[in-house]
Amino acid sequence: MNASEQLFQRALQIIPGGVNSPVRAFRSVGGTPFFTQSANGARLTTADGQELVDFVLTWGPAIHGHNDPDIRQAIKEALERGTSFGTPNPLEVEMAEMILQCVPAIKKVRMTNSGTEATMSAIRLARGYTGRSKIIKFSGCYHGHVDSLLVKAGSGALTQGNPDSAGVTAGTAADTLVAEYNNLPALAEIFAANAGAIAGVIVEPYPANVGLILPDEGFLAGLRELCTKHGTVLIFDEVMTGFRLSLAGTQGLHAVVPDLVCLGKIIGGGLPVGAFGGKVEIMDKLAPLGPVYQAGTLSGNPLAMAAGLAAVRKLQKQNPYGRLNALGQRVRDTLLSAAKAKGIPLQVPQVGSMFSLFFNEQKVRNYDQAIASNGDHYRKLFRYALDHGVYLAPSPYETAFLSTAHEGVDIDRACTVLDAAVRSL
Ligand code: KE4
Repeated sequence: MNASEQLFQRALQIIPGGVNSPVRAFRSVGGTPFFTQSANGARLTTADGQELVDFVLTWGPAIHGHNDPDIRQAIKEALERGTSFGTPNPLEVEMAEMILQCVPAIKKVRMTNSGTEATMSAIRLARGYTGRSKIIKFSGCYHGHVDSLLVKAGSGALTQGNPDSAGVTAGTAADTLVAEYNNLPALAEIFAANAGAIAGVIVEPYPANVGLILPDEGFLAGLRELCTKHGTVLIFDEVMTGFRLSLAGTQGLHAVVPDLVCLGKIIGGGLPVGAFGGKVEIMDKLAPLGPVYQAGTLSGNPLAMAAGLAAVRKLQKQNPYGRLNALGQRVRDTLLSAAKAKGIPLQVPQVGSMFSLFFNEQKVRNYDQAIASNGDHYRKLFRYALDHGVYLAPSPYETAFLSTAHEGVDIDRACTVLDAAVRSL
């Protein structure tokens, strides 16, 4: 056995499935996961010394590539002052000011330690603010492992074949209504059937946990209109797309203003983080001001704040979004031309530095179409790419990410491999 296999055998004895997060287990793509020893730029180095061009980027945070020197320096400087205080600290004020500067919908914000905490808190806040119970989510969207949102969820839940997790009680699930993404008429019917009872709608504006699905023209605006009409809190879960698609996240691409926004990943620069924010009259319902309780020992942790501030300040300075979109288009065009040459039906939805692959004749607009795509082709492509030094997400129900560190030799190398991978199918 090689080093990763030995590590995995040890892990399997003491960590459920050998992993601390299910999607890492390679269960849907076969084989056993490699263990990462180190990461730099666009590359991971495995415990066996193999270098891989990384399109997972720790599931989104590493938009500057791994081990970015500016982020590393910021953490080092913060570390000299201690790791955690349990009191307010200057960096969390700077982080809040920066988030408000970048994200138009956010007028007050609270930090958490994960995206899950952010979405969990946002739906509790929507319920506390409206006094209503029901929440609408969309099939295939994943908002972290929140009980009430593990209903028809994507990402690892879907990958493991249990989009409706065990352990979520019928009572909890009863207050979660599931709608179809990109289907406004069906959503309007759910609102009509539950008049006055919908506290909030939570949506990934660009669903990226079922592969990547792009919003139809007018869908997000229609969503906004329905929520406004029914007095329902519109929550954009931008844990993944926040600071990824633009400094304003989805709001940099669409003139749609949600009531609450959830953030994570990039704003932690690779350290544990989440945040939620939005309208003042909603956020002021939070303890200690209002009746909605929410808390966290390490919320606003100075190391995570330092790393996140460095990551976002670098985005503000570089404004790399045009470059990242060009990288995304190059990968998309490489994959589509190889599939055309091979005569294989392939969709490659792409927005900025995010893309995914659906082996499907038609454009994928919702969950049912996503899961009807050819998973075997994806698994074969994943394996070919990995064997040739390129790491894609170990599930067809995820999204690939690019970083500025991919520019140059790594994107050239990766496109050559991805082209050959499609042609090998
Ligand atoms: P975390 O609790 O994992 O920090 O964030 C949960 C979350 C919330 N909202 C969205 C849109 C997300 O994509 C996520 C987490 N993303 C997954 C990847 N699809 C994390 C990877 C994992 O679960 O190991």
